[in-house]
Amino acid sequence: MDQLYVNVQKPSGKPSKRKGVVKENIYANEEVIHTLVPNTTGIALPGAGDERKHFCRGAAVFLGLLCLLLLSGLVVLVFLFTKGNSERKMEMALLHNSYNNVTRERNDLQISYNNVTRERNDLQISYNNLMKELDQLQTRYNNLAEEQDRLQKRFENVTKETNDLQKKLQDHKQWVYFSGSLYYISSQQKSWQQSRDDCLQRNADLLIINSKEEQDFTRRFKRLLWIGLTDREREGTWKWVDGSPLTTSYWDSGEPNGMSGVRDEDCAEIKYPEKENNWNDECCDFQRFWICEKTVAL
Ligand code: MMA
Ligand code: CA
Repeated sequence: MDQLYVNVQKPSGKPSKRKGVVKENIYANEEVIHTLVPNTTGIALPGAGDERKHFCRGAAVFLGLLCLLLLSGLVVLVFLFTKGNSERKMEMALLHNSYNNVTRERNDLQISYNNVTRERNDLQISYNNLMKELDQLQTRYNNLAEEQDRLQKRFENVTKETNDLQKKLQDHKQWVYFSGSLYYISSQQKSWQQSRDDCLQRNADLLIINSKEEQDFTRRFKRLLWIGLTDREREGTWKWVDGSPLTTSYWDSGEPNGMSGVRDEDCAEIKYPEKENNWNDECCDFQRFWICEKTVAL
């Protein structure tokens, strides 16, 4: 047995560095082992040397394979460790990136949130201002509506006043001045009493004829006109509307006839404008134009 290792080279160098060398030399020795010529000298018995040789070779092969296996395992472990390490590093880097991205996004979102909050506040202020303005406009609208109502009423009043004035002006145009008095000639026809009432409303009364000039003046209107003369209080006693008795008269011939037996004729009218004497007594309910007189205070 000892003889098998006679030619085996002794590993050189320090024992600490020897390991690798031993490993390498294991294979180197294998060849040596194979090429060794058995030393037939000595006390070794034929047959028993062969067995030992086989055993040793098997052990060497086994050891070699074991070493190979261990080495492979080591390599695999180193590989796996390195791989795991780099994967972990990569994952860490990715996580770091993700973290940075998330942080950045978070900051962006914070800025956006702040901007939106600011905008929201601005909008709230705008909204409040608009509501205030709306209130003011509502108040103004109400005031204007009230004013419009007032103006509408005033407009209606002014329109009515204008119409009244128009009517007054129209009426005024119907007054004619003659010799110290104003005379109004109607444009409608009414009963004697209604005619008198109209004159009284105009601060006047039916015409009282005191002179020949006044009598002639009535003829120019060329109409049948009620005058302020009546005998309705006492038949046959003619009196002017101011209560004065009739002294000078201008009866047409045959008048006043009173149409006795046919109807009552208690009111005097100008019947024939073309004649100087043109009065007639007539039924007071008949519809006639009329003439009012108003004395002018000088
Ligand atoms: C009418 C009427 C009378 C008047 C006569 C004159 C027919 O009646 O006006 O009052 O006296 O005419 O003819
Ligand atoms: Ca008559």
